[in-house]
Amino acid sequence: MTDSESKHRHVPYRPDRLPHEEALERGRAFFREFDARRSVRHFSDQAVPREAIELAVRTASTAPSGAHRQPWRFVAIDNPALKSQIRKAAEHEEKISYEQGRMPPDWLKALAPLGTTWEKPYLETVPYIVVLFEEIHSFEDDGSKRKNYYVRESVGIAAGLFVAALHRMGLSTLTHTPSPMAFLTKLLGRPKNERPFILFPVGYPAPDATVPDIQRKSLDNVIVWNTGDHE
Ligand code: IYR
Repeated sequence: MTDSESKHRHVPYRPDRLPHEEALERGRAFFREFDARRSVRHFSDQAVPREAIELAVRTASTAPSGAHRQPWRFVAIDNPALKSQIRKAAEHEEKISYEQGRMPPDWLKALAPLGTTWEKPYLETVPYIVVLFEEIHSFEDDGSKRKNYYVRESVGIAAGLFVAALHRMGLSTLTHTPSPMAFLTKLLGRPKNERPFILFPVGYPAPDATVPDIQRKSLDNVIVWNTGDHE
């Protein structure tokens, strides 16, 4: 057996066992806090400590992942020239998508109520851009490919935890997917085994920021119990 095939040692795991009422109180408070989160498109240029980004990435990196491969890489950017280049390239792609027929009419129609456009000035305003890459595969010591598993599921969960950690610190973001995103691989000099997944502008909302007045689906519309045939 090679090192990577040997079994992990097991250690005790004893998370807090709370009385039900306390557990529910915590759950309600957590829900209220996260129900107040919104995606933001108008950012302030107010500074944010680097450690906030590091904490959000550390939190994201606690996500469960297929075979514990942790197939994610967060590229954090605070260099103004790099932010400008990203804005320029993202707007170039988005202009083609919005105005030159790359997004089909049904997609444009679905987005119309949100009022999004190809223009992304916030990419230069924000103190940070964090680009999350999925690691399609990694490498064995001898340079051969090492497979990753359930990459999209794993990276999706990490992205959710990243968004949550930012919100917990009073920071805002937008799950931005300028399409196609290949320009990020080139601009950021990333290796071929990494593929851009989501771009997150991170900062505080502008003082006059607004968000669309939308409602979330009610619980009844997102949960069903015991469906299917059973006794
Ligand atoms: N990538 C584009 C379009 C876009 C797509 C969806 I789905 C959105 O929810 C919002 C925008 C953009 O970022 O504008």
